[in-house]
Amino acid sequence: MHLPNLAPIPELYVSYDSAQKLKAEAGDLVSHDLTPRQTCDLELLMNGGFFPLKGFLGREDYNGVVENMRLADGTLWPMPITLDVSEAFAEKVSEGQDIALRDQEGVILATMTVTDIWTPDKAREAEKVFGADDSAHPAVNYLHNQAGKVYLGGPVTGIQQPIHYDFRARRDTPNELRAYFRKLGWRKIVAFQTRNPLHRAHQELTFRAAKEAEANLLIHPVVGLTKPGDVDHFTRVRCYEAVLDQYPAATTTMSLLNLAMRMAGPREAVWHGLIRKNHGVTHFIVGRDHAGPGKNSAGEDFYGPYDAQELFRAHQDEMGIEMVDFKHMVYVQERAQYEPADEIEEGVTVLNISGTELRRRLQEGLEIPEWFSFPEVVTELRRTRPPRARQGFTVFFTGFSGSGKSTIANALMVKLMEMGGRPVTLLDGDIVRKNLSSELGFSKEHRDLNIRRIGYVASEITKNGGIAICAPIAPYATTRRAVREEIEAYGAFCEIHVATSLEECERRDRKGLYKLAREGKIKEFTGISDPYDEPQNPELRLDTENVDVDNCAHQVLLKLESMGLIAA
Ligand code: PPS
Repeated sequence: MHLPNLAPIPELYVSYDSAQKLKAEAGDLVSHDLTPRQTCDLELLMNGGFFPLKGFLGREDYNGVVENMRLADGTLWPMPITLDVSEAFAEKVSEGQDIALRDQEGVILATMTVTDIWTPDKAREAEKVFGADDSAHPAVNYLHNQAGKVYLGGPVTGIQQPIHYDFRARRDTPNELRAYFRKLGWRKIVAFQTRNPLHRAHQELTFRAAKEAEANLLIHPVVGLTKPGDVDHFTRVRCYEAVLDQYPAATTTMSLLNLAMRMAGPREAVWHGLIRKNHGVTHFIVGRDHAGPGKNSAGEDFYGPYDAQELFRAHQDEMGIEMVDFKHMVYVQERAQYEPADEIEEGVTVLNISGTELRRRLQEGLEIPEWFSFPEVVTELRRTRPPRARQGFTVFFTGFSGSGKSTIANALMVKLMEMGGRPVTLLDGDIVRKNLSSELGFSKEHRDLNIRRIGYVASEITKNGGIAICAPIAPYATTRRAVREEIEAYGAFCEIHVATSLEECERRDRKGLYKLAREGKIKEFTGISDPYDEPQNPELRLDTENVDVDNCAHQVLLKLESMGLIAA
């Protein structure tokens, strides 16, 4: 049995006086503006959450971690914690140089002495760390489509913590939690990691886990970055606070962890365990499909359901934290209580509501029974996720120039306005290029920027309960995916491929642009001299060659209705 050593864990911060001095001197350093994920990583590096790391991984440590989950000195560490930057930024830095690490508002958080600069083999990283070089995995998608091409490694000198204005009293560094456990005399602590709202089954299983281990319980939810599409952390924390009242007083506490998850299943479980160990915890609950990323592009699971438990079990002695199996709890109607699924005799009525079913009920405003969740939790979820027919959403048309996107989008807008209920904004290609993107041309970079701007505006409209209709060419699948993810955080995204063939668009040539493109008078013209990635799984594909505009717009309406976005 492992008893925690609750002595303070080393942090990377310097003293207050040194920090003031460093801040003043850092004005002369090359500055890197941290991405949200890097800010989360830096916070846990500095406060000891990622102990024994002393900074972003250098090349040798990175190779060891990728290949066999070990730093160059053999220490177990399953996740590459890397500082990715653009090639342009990397050119400004040489090995041995100090750089300033700043948050998105330019506040300096740390300095880093760059010891290594290299271009990683990202395909290898994806294969080894995440199990497949498949962009359906959120972290692989991030690696290829968001992370910079070059990695910088080196030790970090901490100046100050990233500033959080929300739930300040609920955020604790590893040393703050250690001190809290010391103060309360807690010696055995079971931690529960979560990125989802807690319902009665979770409350039961965590309570049982703590009881069986004769330990106190730490609910340790992740509030940094989780899986795209998750319930936002503001809502979740309000839900957790409601659930906290359901535990016997003085046995349980909750603390928020500003971790950027990778959804790396087995490796992630081991990583989570090490992080909890650093927070003074002795036991860690690992469930079925821990930190699972969902399905791969062939529709299969990335990892086996118990891979995470196996990998954790194999390393728990070395880690110094013990795994507690997650019991699958189900509700037994006859006894009106939750029980572990594997302990239930035949013939009793077992009730269960899956995550998908819960989302459906929330979306459609249907009943969520009291045996499933706590009324306070359901009220919070309903406040954040009103039925889909009252949420904002985005309709995103994509297709060749002259495919009919704008015409159908206009017809759809009018039909939606006729129905009323929500404000409608049309972000047509031409309108956007005039008002939002007037300085942009048609290079890959400019098209990306254009679509990202549209995505940003549409996500704000969606967030605020309106309907955004977008109708750009949007030729690149990765950019469309990024926009989808941004919007799906707030409401539905309905991608519509206006599938008019290039031949037909060219035959129509309403604006005479295809002729000019063929003559080489317009460069980088989509379909002629620039690529178009056909959508693989759009919500709807429209054939405009044999169908009139009114009917196309009507098909979109029917689609929206089937998605629950417009009430009958
Ligand atoms: S993109 O790729 O999504 O940023 O394009 P978008 O903002 O929709 O702009 C497309 C309209 O610009 C005109 N145009 C061109 N299109 C494609 N390639 C090149 N090189 C180009 N140059 C000008 C064209 O009229 C498009 O309008 P639509 O409404 O699609 O016909």
